[in-house]
Amino acid sequence: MSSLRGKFISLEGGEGAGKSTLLAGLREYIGQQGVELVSAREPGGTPLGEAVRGIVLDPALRGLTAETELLLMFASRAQLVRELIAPALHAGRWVLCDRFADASYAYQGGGRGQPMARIAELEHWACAGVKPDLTLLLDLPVATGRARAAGRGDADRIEVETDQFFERVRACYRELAAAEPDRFRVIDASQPPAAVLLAVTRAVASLIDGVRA
Ligand code: Z5A
Repeated sequence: MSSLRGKFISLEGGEGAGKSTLLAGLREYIGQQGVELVSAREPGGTPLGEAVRGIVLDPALRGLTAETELLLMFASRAQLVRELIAPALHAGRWVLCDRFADASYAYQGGGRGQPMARIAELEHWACAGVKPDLTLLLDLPVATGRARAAGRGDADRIEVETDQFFERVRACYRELAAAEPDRFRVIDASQPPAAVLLAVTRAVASLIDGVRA
């Protein structure tokens, strides 16, 4: 999709990393820079995607296989790319997405052991060349994130996974970041919320400066 004019920012991290906490402040910062922004989340972001989200997070669906989970994540993503992300980028708007394809590599690849090559094939097909320009990875120890998330009530179908699962997810995210240092910014998410927001806005400011230069 070579005619894309807007920029695409994704936000990634393990459980309790602080993505939701950060989003309002980040959106406000980007808006203050005069950038027209569209926000979305994954799985979800469209009526179909939100229905898929209900399925993949439903703790009652214990029999859902790793293959089905992977396909559902990409079904939601294929819809989101075509219905919202690509049209926004073509129109020159920026897109901020709470998780994108890297989450499938980390959770379904790293966490569930699905083949990375299979995930890459699905990404190629479902995302049609749409890839984040900047990925903000909120990184923190698994125990810290899980302790934060524990205070929120009932766990969803993925949150009930083991510490080992979430260690694999974290390791995979860090490998992805190391493999693409120009796209990823790894943020120390164990800092207080204001410090996390500052680090994130600095990374976004560099992207904005790059566009204006
Ligand atoms: N998933 C997948 O498997 N494959 C895929 O391809 C995709 C997703 C796209 C839903 O994602 C699940 O889908 C997710 C991955 C999977 N499963 N898990 N686990 P989600 O992004 O909607 O849900 P989440 O990852 O569970 O997000 P979260 O746990 O809600 O984390 P968060 O939004 O990053 O955290 P938060 O709600 O902002 O903060 C959690 C608590 O910590 C809260 O009480 C805050 O007040 C506190 N907090 C936040 N920041 C701080 C700081 N800096 N210091 C101290 N305390 C803080």
